[in-house]
Amino acid sequence: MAERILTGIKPTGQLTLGNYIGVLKHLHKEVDRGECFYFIADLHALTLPIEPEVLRQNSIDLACFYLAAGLDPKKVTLFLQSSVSAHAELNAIMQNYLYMGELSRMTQFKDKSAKMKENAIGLGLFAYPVLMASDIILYDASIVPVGEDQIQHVELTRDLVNRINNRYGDILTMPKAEMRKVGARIMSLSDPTKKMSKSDPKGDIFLKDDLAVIRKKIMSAVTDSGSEVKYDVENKPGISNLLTIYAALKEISIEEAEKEFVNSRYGDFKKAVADVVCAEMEVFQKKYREILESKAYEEVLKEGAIKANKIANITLKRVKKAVGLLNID
Ligand code: AQP
Repeated sequence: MAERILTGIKPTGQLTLGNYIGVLKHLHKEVDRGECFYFIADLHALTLPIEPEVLRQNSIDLACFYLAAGLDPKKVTLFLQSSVSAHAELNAIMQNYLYMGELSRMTQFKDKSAKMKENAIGLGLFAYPVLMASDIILYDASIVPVGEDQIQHVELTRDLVNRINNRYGDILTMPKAEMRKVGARIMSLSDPTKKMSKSDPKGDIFLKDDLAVIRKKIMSAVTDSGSEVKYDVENKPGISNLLTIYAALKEISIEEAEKEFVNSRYGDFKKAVADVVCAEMEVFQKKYREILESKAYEEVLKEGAIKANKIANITLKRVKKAVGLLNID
């Protein structure tokens, strides 16, 4: 069987440059390595409070973003998580094989729940990694491209796969997380010690921001004392973050980026970063608007759902049989 590559993005808010550099920008290249399954993780989006209309609009936007990032719908399967009911069904089975202790140690749960009142933390937020594991397992995915923050969840999925395979025979494919060498963790422009994140939008660049706004945000990004443009995360987190953004978009190494700015002042360097980001976003936003207006995403998502359901139901049946559930059809 060809390698399967799977990843999802939550339509929880406006997508950021972090989501773009960490994952979205590179997905179109994966078709050379295997069969690609990319989805809109709308069930996951319900794990934090969200207005129905916002969720609907974000989901449409995300479909357009995937396509604007260069995905060829004939070569990849793009679908909504909620349109493949096997995700929820496998989740119901898998929740019995991941344990409260390990789920409560997940960094994402700890970070997100720490900002909430205890009686407002939904079970879905706690059990998020169970659904994510089910997403991955359903497609026999061996490669999972993600940003750094999702590595822990993929590791937990690997533990789960081991657990199930030891108990029921080798019925599941072992997945592996893959991160970008440059750009797996883009930081906030206002606090470069924190991840750029949709749910904590201070210091974010949004993919729908006007180019003038993007430029302004980069020019006023927090930098560090000193004047040398040098990659040093400990002492120069702001400059290091901007170097990462520059290198990731130009698809060069950090060292190459550093060399370009050995004699530059912070202001000139920031202008160069803004130029690169704006040039990339100009093309991306134009494609996004065209896809949104043409509603081309509708047909893509319909066909994606048909293909995804077919594959997912094969795995679901295999798991049901293994754990002792009757498949009557
Ligand atoms: N700052 C980042 N740098 C690099 N990669 C990132 N990703 C997220 N933030 C960065 C990666 O983008 C993919 C989609 O993320 P997600 O929407 O599923 O949720 P997340 O990981 O929790 O990202 P956010 O932006 O912080 O969302 P919220 O705030 O809604 O939880 C993932 O592969 C992620 O690693």
